[in-house]
Amino acid sequence: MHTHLRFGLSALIATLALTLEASAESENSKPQVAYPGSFSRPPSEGEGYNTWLDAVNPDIGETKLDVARLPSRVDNSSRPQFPPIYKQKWGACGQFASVASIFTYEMNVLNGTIADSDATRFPAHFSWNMINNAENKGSEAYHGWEVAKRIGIPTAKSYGGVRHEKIGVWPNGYAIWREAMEYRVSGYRYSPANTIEQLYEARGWLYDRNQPQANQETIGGLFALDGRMGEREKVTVTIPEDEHEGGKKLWTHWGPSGYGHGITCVGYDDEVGYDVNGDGQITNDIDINDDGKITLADWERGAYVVVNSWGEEWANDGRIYLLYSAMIDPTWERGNYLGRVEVSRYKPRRTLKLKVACSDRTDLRMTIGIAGDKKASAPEHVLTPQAFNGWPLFRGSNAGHVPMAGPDDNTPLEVGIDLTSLFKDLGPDKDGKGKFFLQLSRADGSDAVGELLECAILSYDANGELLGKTQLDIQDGTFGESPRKIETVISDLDRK
Ligand SMILES: [Ca+2]
Ligand SMILES: [Ca+2]
Repeated sequence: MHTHLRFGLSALIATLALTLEASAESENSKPQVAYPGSFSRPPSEGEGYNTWLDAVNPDIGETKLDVARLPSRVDNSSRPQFPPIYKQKWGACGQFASVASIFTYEMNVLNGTIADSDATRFPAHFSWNMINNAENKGSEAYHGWEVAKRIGIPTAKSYGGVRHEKIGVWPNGYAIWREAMEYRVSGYRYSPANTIEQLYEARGWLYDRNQPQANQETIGGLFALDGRMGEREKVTVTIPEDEHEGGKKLWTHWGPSGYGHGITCVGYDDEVGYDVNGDGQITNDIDINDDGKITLADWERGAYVVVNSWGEEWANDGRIYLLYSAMIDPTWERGNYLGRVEVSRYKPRRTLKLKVACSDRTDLRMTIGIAGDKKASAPEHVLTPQAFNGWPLFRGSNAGHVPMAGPDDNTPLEVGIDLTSLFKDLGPDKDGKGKFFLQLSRADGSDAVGELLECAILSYDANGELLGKTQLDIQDGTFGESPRKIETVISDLDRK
């Protein structure tokens, strides 16, 4: 009896385990959010950091739709909201994909504009110079999207172009930083496309964001991709002339070696194919990778349309096909995810305009505080802006140990910082007066020195019109061994 019961229990447990395994597998096949590694969100924010939290649109897999609505081909790079094919400068591919291409496209879709001039295009180098250590260093797509969340991105028009002439330069001028505040990212997500269900969701995002509108075209989204590019001649083929899209270039897999390269997925074509195993036919129902199963990994037909930042001369007008099946590559974890973004517009109501010099911008420490009582000796609420505290969010990927303006440039920099959330934190006040605190210092152990030359608090109405400006009096703005504290009574707190 005892033995029998034990056998019965272990059989039951084995059955349960199998059921759980099967349900885990089908669970894994569904469209889903993934944080595959430190390249998909800042590790400093912890495992619980939800990068879609502030987004307003449905999350991955929340809308269930009929795949029959999907056309066989989508190419969003042919839309006027998509910027030109860029030729990247330096190792800024991640930002050419995530900001100069994807953010630009999404912002134009949101604004109902087209990306036909620098006024509606966004630079690759503004966000890149926040995280590249002021060196020619690579970046991740999320770096640009986080910069857009925390600071915003100025237009290429006010920035001075999509590219900058020098590595590590920060823009000088309050108007540029103030404009950047208006163009933001509200959320971003990574997801795998390893199964047919996940592929359908991805195609749906590219076609109509999985949010079809009745009697109205929904303009689809884009994806950031990270591809392995070493020995890519081994995986680059030309589609035979008698096939659909004959003569065009196609990647059958990611390159067999090398490092990641940020590229933009702009669409798909279900008819594009290539005879990968050389059996004389293009199939999706033959086990070509010999794993005993027929899965998306065996598909020879169906490909993403990818835009590279190597100029219009590269491949087919800067574009190439990438087989759907190439996304299933256990040897290249980084490249097997699709990154999407949601953008938003924002009008700051309070800002700080500063003119500041510092010998080491990464060692600069800036705390901005406010109290509702004009006699307060300490702030009730404080703000430590990322860019002026060494980008703690990105840890080692900061703006470099160089002066404020950039390498070998001691010019004081005029910048803007959004204070809206700080003022919102204050409750109602009876006399409308409060106290403002600004402290400038340096990181522990640093020998950085600097000087605050100008400081003003600006307020705006909901449309962005300037309502008022309080210029702070600075007798001595130097800081270094000793911190510099600026305190002043402000008198228009009730102006919300
Ligand atoms: Ca074949
Ligand atoms: Ca197979």
